[in-house]
Amino acid sequence: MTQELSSSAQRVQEALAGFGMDLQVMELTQSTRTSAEAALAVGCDVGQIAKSLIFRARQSGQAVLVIASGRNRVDEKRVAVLLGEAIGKADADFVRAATGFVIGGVPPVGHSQPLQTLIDGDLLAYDEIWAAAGTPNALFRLAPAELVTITGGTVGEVKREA
Ligand code: 5CA
Repeated sequence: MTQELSSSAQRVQEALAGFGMDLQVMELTQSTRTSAEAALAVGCDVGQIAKSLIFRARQSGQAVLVIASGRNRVDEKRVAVLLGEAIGKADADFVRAATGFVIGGVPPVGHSQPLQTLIDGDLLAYDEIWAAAGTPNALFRLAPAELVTITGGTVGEVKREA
């Protein structure tokens, strides 16, 4: 059954199609704005939600994408070491400008500009994971290796230790 996607979700679907991968964006009626809501909506572990977080590199002002397991918090110091530059939090306007999407729907691909990308190594432990697809109601399922391929991201240790 084909259902029409909103324009933001459609942009993500087109970006995925451009990679030649058969990955399908699903737009739900439930909220997937947070990792917990997304996990509930698709019936997976919260650790299987690949959340796309935007930070701002302090020197260059560049946007940096960190894709983390929904179970983890990101350690900004570790990210800084991996990047070779300190980072700070991004506000909602910066996220929108850097990605073309609103917080709660930021996808791992399809951004308005290429983004330097780091991927939480914990995501690679799962057979399948879910990522946001442009809106706070849209997701797609993929394998962790596919996430690495489509983002060109660097897998590393980015989580804050409990
Ligand atoms: N769709 C879900 C699952 S993929 C999602 O996008 N979750 S998320 O965790 O990646 O997106 C919410 C994230 O946005 C939060 O973890 C937080 O890092 C960020 N965020 C939330 N509110 C703000 C805000 N006011 N300013 C900047 N960042 C924010």
